[in-house]
Amino acid sequence: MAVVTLHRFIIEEERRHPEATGDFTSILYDVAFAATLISRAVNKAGLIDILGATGEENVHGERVQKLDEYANKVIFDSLDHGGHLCLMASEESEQPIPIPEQFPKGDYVLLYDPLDGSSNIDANVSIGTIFSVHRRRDQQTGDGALSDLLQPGVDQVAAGYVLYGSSTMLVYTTGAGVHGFTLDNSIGAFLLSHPRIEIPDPGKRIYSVNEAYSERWSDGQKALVDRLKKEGKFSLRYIGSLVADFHRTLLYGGLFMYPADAESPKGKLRLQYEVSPLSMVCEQAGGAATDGRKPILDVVPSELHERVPCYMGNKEYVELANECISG
Ligand code: P6P
Repeated sequence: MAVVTLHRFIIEEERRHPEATGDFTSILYDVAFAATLISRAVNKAGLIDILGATGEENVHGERVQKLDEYANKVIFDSLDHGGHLCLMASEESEQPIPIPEQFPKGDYVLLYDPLDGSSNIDANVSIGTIFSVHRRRDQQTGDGALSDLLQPGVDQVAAGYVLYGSSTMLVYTTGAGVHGFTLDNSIGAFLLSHPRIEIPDPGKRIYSVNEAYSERWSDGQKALVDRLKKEGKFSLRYIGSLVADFHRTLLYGGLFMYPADAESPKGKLRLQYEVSPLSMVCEQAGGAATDGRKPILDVVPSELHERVPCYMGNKEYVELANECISG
């Protein structure tokens, strides 16, 4: 198979969609560039004094790891000047992030979690970047508005993630299937390694949830996990790093859950820059993603950092979850 770089693949995808503008290609390419810089930092984290918390807290009161800060800045710096975005939003910033005045504004907005799972950094567990791209709602020019960031997942024009693990992989979709690229560090390029990823069907009988919280679960959630264990003979795999748990579910099949519970009525994971982009990837790979009742992609956000319960994986398993959760 010819060596297909991410750049070549994106250009060829663009040619297949005459309506596509170069804008979009550049955004994906700039995200990939940021990912190569973050990958280098993550892989050297043990060598450079970049480990350990800065001691500060992010908008959610979580300890900010230095790598988090670095990743957040690298993504902003890689995308603030291209002229394709009119606004950004990051898990690390309470408010939307405007494009600096000196740079032209474009027709898209980017939402991202720069380094999810960062609490696992010191243990060398795989962590990830998650990103979501929307077209701005109105045909205005100039700065974007909060409303451009509060669009339902069904309106995403692209979504994906980068997994910094034994190798660095970028997985994305623009609505025409899911494609995976592996970073060749010797040339600093992402090469097509997983064309058209489809979730295996039937999927492996793996459920992925933090079962330590089971006492806080609803009766429906408890019934679901009981059925998976007793009737389904499922195994449990849970890394506690969203991108790693999701990526395994995408490649092997199974059911990833972060449910609501008595202490977290909407679960923990964030809709706009974690669950919504992963749900687009999951659906594009032939899987399903719901909040236990309806498709995640149909959830209309009201706040930038809102949380949502989620069930992502094989359609069959997600449908069972819906049956148990919605009663
Ligand atoms: P819990 C990591 O902190 C994270 O944000 C996700 O990467 C992961 O899926 C989740 O939290 C784990 O949360 O409550 O199981 O420790």
